[in-house]
Amino acid sequence: MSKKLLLKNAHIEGIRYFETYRKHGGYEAAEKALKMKPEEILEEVKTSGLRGRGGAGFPTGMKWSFLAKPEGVPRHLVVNADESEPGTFKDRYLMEFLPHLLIEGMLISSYTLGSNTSYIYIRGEYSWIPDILEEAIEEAKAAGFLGKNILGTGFDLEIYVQRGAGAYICGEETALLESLEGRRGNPRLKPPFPAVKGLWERPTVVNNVESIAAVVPIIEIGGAEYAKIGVGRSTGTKLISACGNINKPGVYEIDMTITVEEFIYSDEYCGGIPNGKKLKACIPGGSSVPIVPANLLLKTINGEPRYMNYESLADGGFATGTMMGSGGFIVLDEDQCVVNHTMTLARFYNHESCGQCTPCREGTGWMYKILKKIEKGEGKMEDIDLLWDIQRKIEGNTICPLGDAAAWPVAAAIRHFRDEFEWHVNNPELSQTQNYGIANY
Ligand code: L3W
Ligand code: SF4
Repeated sequence: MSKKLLLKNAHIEGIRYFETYRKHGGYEAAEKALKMKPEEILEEVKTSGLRGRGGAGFPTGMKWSFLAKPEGVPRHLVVNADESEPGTFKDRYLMEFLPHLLIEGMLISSYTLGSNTSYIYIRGEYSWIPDILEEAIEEAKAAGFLGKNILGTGFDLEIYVQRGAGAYICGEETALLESLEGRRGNPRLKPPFPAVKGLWERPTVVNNVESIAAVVPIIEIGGAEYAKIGVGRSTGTKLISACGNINKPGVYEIDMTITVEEFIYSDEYCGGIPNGKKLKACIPGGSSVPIVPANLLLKTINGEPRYMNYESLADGGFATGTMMGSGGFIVLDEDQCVVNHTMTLARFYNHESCGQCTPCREGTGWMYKILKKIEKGEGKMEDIDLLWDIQRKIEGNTICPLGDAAAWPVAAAIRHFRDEFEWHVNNPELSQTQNYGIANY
């Protein structure tokens, strides 16, 4: 059974409210941290090996140490709660059921970084959650954990919740900052990174909700103990939101030592595939990461079991592996059609492209149109090659990672499931009424 750090108290009734959260040890990590020097907390976070939980897996301690500290310039912590990656809903769970865990993590992180004004930028569609967060902020303030001179330390902190307007691109950190400043969410060129020039050109750390919540157990148990959980550079626990063709969709906390097979089939997690269907493929890290067929998902090319962690999921590179990404785990059974699925994703990325870069703006539109044509049985064999060519021209040629995120699912689908694309081309009549999965299994 995986160790629980973030969700250990999630089942307790009323844990959303300050009184219950406090009764179960809440804000004790903050009390401990506020007695430490910021540099000591930074060392604990570095020692923990915590990697950003939003998708990129960048080491949190290293990001914090990049924060510029020019004299007299305010610094900010911004929590990225714009969770819009298809298949990803773990931050929603944390904010809805454990808002004080995030607030406590923000208090410790803001103190460490020297931010007196911190923000939570939340996805517009999570319309009911800002009220929950704002209520928690008020409660924390009334108890002396936010506001002026927190616990008599002289440290001041205000937290503001800002609602997004429903654009996926605002989850990209620089687009988020643009939006927070009141402009259209167009990504900025990096460098400069936000750590040097972020919100209102001030040094800013942008971290995912889960990353900031994880700072609480790191302080509770210490960075070294945290680093003992998990394996290799995949330390601590990770929240996985599991969905698709599984018996038990939901949010699970895993310790990154379990195998993909165990995660899909064990009753502790996904509970297997409904109606005894076979596993066809999985997208383990949210829609942006490559789809992997069952044979490569359960084992690596070397025949080793594939584990639910950053290294093992990527084993073999993009040709055979995938990525941990945001932990949005989407399972496809044998009845699913990969072409149809890829088309749905292409439509999403085309809709969400901000339109600044030509390869992304035009390429995502072309990919969607060609996939739609093939899926409807109106495609030709050369369309598959054209599709491959277009995705190659997007990858690496855009301002932000949305371009890559649009290209990778298409590349992986063609690489691993070319037969399905060809079936649609060769069976125009059948593909009008059926999908590849139903027709072939
Ligand atoms: C200072 C340097 N800071 C890097 C910082 C950088 C950022 C972090 C990671 O995209 C991925 C994307 C999606 N000095 C620095 C530095 N940093 N070098 O480190 O940066 P980066 O560019 O590797 O990634 P990113 O722009 O944060 C995130 C993938 O995640 N993804 C997306 C999930 C979407 C959600 C959602 O909807 N909420 O999670 C899933 O796989 O494709 O590749 O902070 O500033 N030298
Ligand atoms: Fe906008 Fe796409 Fe370019 Fe990102 S890659 S800046 S979403 S056009």
